[in-house]
Amino acid sequence: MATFEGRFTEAASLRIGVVVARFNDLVTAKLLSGCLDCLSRHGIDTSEASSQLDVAWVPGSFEIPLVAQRLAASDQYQVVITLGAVIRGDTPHFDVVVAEVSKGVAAVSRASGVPVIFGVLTTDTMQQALERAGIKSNLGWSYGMQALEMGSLMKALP
Ligand code: INI
Repeated sequence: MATFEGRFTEAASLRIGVVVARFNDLVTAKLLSGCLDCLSRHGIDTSEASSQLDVAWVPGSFEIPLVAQRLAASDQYQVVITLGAVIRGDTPHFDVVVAEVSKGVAAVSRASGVPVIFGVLTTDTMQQALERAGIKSNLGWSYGMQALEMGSLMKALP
């Protein structure tokens, strides 16, 4: 019997692409900083000069799948992380954006074989989003951990 698990100690061999939405950037910039903090503390070079990490900004979460697809298909990254915040507020737009980004990210991951981490918050209010982006905890950190785990796991699998 073989058991496969990702480790959190293989940062040196990973290149990571991050796609982050500007819409609700009060939230997404916080997710990005939590995510980069996690990656940096696990050994990824997150400096401006880094050859291990690239960040692509998109207008909103709806645009995330297209750019994630481009990064995943480039053969440059072992993992892609997506970061966004879709807040229900009063707009029916919410359901459209959430459906497209969630299905889109899953499709990109399966089609490319590159793990694409779904770091898009979907909340009813800005307060709830902020709570998940640093006021209480920062889920950006968790998305960083999930990226490290999946990058490592995919290397270990046959
Ligand atoms: N984009 C988001 O990332 N979050 C939202 O809450 C949001 N809302 O509610 O409208 C949102 N809309 C913009 C969308 O992602 C596209 O950028 C836009 O429709 C242009 O294609």
